[in-house]
Amino acid sequence: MRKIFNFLLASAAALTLLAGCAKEDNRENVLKIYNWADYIDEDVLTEFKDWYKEQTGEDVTIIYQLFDINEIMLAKIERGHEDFDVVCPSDYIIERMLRNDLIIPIDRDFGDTPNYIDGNLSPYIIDCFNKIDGHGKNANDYAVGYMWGTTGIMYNEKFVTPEEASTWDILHNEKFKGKIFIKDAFRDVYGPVLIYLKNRDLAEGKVTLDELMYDSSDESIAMVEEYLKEAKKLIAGWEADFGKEMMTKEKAYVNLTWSGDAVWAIDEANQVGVKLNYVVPKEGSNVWFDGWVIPKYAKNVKAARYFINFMCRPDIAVRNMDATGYVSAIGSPEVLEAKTDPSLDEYVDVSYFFGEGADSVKINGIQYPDASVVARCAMMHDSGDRTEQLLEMWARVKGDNFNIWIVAVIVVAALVLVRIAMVSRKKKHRRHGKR
Ligand code: N2P
Repeated sequence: MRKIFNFLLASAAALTLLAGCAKEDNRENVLKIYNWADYIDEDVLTEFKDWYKEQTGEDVTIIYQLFDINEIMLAKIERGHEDFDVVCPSDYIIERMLRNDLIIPIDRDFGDTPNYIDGNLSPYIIDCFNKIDGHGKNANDYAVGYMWGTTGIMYNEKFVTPEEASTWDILHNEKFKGKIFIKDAFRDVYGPVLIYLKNRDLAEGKVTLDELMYDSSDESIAMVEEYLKEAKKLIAGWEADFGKEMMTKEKAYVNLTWSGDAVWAIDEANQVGVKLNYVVPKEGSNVWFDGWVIPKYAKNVKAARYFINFMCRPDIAVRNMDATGYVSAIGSPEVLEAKTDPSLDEYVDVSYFFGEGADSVKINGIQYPDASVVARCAMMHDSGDRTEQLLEMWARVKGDNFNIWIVAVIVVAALVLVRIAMVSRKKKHRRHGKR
């Protein structure tokens, strides 16, 4: 259903784009947003237009486009110079965009309109954005946190025990052969696998989690590659966004995925009696952050700024969370109140996010991991020139999966098509000859 919706949304967006192209002079009334799929409450987009009109007296038309992979979005801006007004990269991509001068500072002067950004963003998010290494530029001036979460293992409780799921070694567990999906996000997979493989060094204090997040040495890449190639013998495939569906339909039992996807799938599965769960393995993992930025090729900076501001309004943040399963960067009391659920059994220490009084809150621990879980997670960083080596490793790992039979079928199909084309050409010639 979501796929169909996304398709319709993308088609509608494309149509709006065409309309926009027809009237070039209207570009200043168009807001081009480029966001992850399944990452917003769609009604919020319509409401933004009304709110923007109220605040500024100006009309705005939204073109909303979707991506599934950070690098695809980055390439459109870095190489394609596409004129998106606002996009939503992850932490390590924000780092790269800062280093490569691809984004502009976000001016927070909204005149009479309230500034929902400052004062509502959780101090935890601000601290983490301070750690984004922008070569002298502070990420908090150029990016505003949207959602965040962890990378972990979603599992089906009928087939997988919590112990089996609580180690990254599950990716090598023969018991789940053909029932594992891995997120098609090289950076989000590389980090946790490296943490797992370097677990002894971490325990012995030879390296810290943060240092590992910068490690893209040949030796580490080779270790991860070997581990993933072994894992590949067991996996059913790589997924950019269909892992949730595979899990709810019990076509897969294990999914290396993001916490928000897991929350959405757990909820969906529950309604059909399928029990899914999610854990951040004991060895540690990534904690990731996505934020709104304004690329330097943007054509409607004003609407982009207002849109980012609107996304930070606590009621809008809660609605986006409820629609997607992901967790907003907004840490205001309204959000804490909306997300506290007395019917839950667990108490979670979320003081790092909501402040001192929140050290024992009945709240969803997958969305808001306990402080002890966050302590074994670290943020990803851009690998600079080494990104190519990482991408090549990822391609080698995934490429081997390209079945020889698939190649054979493609070649045969191509030959058949060529043959058909030749025969119909000959017939045409003959017909022309007879005339
Ligand atoms: C949701 C995408 C989540 C992005 N489909 C995680 N960085």
